[in-house]
Amino acid sequence: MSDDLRNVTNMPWEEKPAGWHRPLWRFSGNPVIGRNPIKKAYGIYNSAVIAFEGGFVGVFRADYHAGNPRLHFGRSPDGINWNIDEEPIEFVTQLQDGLESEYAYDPRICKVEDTYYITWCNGYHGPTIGVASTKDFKTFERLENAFLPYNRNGVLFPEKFNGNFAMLSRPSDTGHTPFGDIFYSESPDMEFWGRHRHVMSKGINWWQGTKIGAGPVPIKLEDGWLMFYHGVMSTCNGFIYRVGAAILDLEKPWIVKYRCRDALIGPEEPYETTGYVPNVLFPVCALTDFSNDRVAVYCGAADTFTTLVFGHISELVAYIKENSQLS
Ligand code: BMA
Repeated sequence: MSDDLRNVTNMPWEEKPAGWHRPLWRFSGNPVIGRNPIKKAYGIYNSAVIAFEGGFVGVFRADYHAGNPRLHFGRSPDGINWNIDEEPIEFVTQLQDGLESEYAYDPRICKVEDTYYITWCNGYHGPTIGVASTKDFKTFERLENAFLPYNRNGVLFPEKFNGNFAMLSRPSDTGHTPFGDIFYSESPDMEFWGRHRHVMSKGINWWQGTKIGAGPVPIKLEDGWLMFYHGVMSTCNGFIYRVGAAILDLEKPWIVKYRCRDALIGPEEPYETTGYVPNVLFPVCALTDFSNDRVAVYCGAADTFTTLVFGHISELVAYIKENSQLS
């Protein structure tokens, strides 16, 4: 990851509230994006933000009044106040066919070398991983879908491994998927994907007993990759989504070195427990400032709002290591 993305010194931040004893805490200004943020959409959530040219840009999941989600571009001077385009991103493409997009949701942005890649859950006869690239956030080029349906949570690594791009994903089903593990795949060209490896299974404990899925682009540490993920629990009244974290091997990131037994934060505030889908806190992207030991994680809340949580990287890593449970 380039140094400007590791040390985003102007990222949103608020100190830990007195008396709070968990390693992630909420922004007091949540939700950052509330209901009806643009004319076309009743909600913007599960969206990706990255530092760019001194400010911030984002690719946003906008859920239209017709119900279907599309991707919109937005800018912000501070990562908190967003100006989101009223019209969806218009992709250009060199490809001739096969690029239907019945819907688009849960985007991620990942800079690899000099290019920003966008991955998302793309509707192509069921959900799969859509891919696009941009260098300037003005022209967005559609590339081939990474996988066959059904798959969700396509999350790229910001570095290549042995010359190959690397992506985490979760093979799934056409519906709301009552199962799911995290897998790793490589590609020499961002088109043909292989060398699939299993990374992590659901289970171990109840909060992540139903399914898990990669969240933000993994964050490089000295001794591994910090991967935030969502863990899902089934209850008599539906799913509950919480935020967890693991540390993956630096050279072979399909090897899990530490996996936090506990959820780091879950839906508790009204904007997390009450919305179109209650009890969802879904981590999607992270900004880091290693120079001040800080991380900010953008989460979707209740499939309705965009919110922020903060943490100190060293405290988080120590917590994950101290509370690691691998099986
Ligand atoms: C998943 C995706 C997410 C959503 C979550 C909870 O399958 O649709 O976008 O946040 O369910 O509804």
